[in-house]
Amino acid sequence: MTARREPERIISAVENMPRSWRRETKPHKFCPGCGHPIILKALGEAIDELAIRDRVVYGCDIGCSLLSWDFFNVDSIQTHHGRTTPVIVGLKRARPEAVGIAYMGDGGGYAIGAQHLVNAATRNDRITIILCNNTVYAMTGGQMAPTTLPDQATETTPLGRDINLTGPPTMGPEMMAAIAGAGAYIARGTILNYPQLKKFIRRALLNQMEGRGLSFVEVLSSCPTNWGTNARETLDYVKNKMAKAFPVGEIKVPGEKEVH
Ligand SMILES: Cc1ncc(C[n+]2csc(CCOP(=O)(O)OP(=O)(O)O)c2C)c(N)n1
Ligand code: SF4
Repeated sequence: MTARREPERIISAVENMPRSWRRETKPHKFCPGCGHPIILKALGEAIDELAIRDRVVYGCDIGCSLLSWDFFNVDSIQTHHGRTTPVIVGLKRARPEAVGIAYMGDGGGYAIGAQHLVNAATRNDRITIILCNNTVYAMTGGQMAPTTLPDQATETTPLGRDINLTGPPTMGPEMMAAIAGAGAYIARGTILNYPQLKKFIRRALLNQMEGRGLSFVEVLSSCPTNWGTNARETLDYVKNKMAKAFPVGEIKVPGEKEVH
């Protein structure tokens, strides 16, 4: 398993940077090769490009997503296992002018907090949900998640996931698209296509700002620490295993024919 970065070493590296860089840089707490920071960078850039920083309320879930709680210079809140969705829904109802963003993992979103996603889709809540699919419960040591691929070895499926016992992986965006009504924007991106990922996130934010309906973006991501993979194997897993099981693209776009 890859060692986590030592915070002291990162802080000393930042302190040795030229002063002009330092103002722009903040040490993060994710492992090397993790996909979360790529997703969060795309989200941060989208917020800046849309000039909505003062309107955003950012919610992050339990799991490695919570490591982003102090990333952005926006109002933020941290909750547990999928509860980020109803918390942001409540915020949006109290302050309709806010742009509410709920960020979570696949364990939190599709397992323990699945009912909240289903209810948000049913109500077509005007919020933006971004869900990191890394096929495991990462923060707690790599247990099987709803998105674990068939035959994938995890801490709780050392011989590989047997879908005869567990059922197949959850197809989150397809499920959400089947439930949500007109006006919902639903897509699946990947950390391997950054421009497309940012485009999907921008569209998800704009859809909320235009008051059309729920916006939901799942992102295929990496967890080399729990997968036990090197850099090449990590990228290969996302590209050749995950993207084949979870098709990338826009699934439901307001005003357009549904893709699935
Ligand atoms: C109700 C509840 N059950 C279990 C836990 C323990 N727990 C903390 S993080 C986590 C895994 C989160 O996995 P995921 O949502 O996939 O996010 P990731 O860490 O993979 O980004 C679990 C089970 C908890 N905090 N709360
Ligand atoms: S455990 Fe996995 S998901 Fe969590 S920070 Fe490390 S690489 Fe990222």
